Amino acid sequence: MEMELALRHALESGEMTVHYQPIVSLTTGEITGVEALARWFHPTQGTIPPSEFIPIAEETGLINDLGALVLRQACRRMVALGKENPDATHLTLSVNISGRQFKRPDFVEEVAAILTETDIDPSLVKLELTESVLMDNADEAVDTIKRLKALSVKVVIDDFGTGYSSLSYIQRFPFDSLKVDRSFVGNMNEAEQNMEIVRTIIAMAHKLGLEVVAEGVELAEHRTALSDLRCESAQGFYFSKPVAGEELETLVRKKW
Ligand code: G
Ligand code: G
Ligand code: MN
Ligand code: NA
Repeated sequence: MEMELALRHALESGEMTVHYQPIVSLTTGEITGVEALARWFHPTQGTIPPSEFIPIAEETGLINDLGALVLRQACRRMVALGKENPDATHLTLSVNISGRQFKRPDFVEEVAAILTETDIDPSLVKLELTESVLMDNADEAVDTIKRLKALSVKVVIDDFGTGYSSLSYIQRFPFDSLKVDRSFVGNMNEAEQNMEIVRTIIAMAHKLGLEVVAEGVELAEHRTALSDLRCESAQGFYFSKPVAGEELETLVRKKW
């Protein structure tokens, strides 16, 4: 309860902000987009990690307000960045969507309203869904994804490999791309078996017409191995940690 009140306050007071982690093309070494990540800086407790506040936001229903705040703030930031910097006008914006948010009846309408309000190019917006979101009602999920895609936004399967769905199950949903979970990427050079898992996910994703983003790239070895596997892009501490909105500009000119 105390935590719920603190979270509610954070959403109204500006304690909740958005950080951005670059997503880098493995062919050009340039930034192609960013993932928006919620950050809570509490005045006395300091930084509270998403692993603590996202579950509470889910339980209390505050995830709807949190999700709208992140999407709105991130769209505004990217539009402003594009106006200041012509190199940034084509950057994509990935935003995490939680299950409870996705299942809300007016979710699609709320996304549409924020796209209009912020004047962002909808084709640059990517909504990231995890496997668990798709499980309990697949038909309804397909319908929601189709309505989202009618707005011209892209839909991405996030943390792939951590759930129990096969790629053939994923095929039922009209995704544009797939993110390989960082647990597979982080240990891919330690054992041939791990490398095989990543190789298989990438190859099958490509057969399904999905572009692949590898998460959790921490080492030059990861990057090289992923390039060899024809993985399109990557994200991780090797390139950059998530940064505050004001620091985003410095990433646009970088080449990795
Ligand atoms: O940023 P960090 O790695 O600490 O995030 C931990 C988890 O919190 C990740 O799984 C991430 O997807 C989730 N998360 C971060 N920001 C958001 C957000 O705005 N909405 C939702 N639903 N999840 C988020
Ligand atoms: O679940 P999701 O993919 O949304 O999680 C994104 C989270 O992963 C972010 O909170 C970010 O802080 C974290 N992250 C990003 N890059 C790396 C990395 O290279 N290694 C690790 N361990 N975590 C990362
Ligand atoms: Mn994500
Ligand atoms: Na994720």
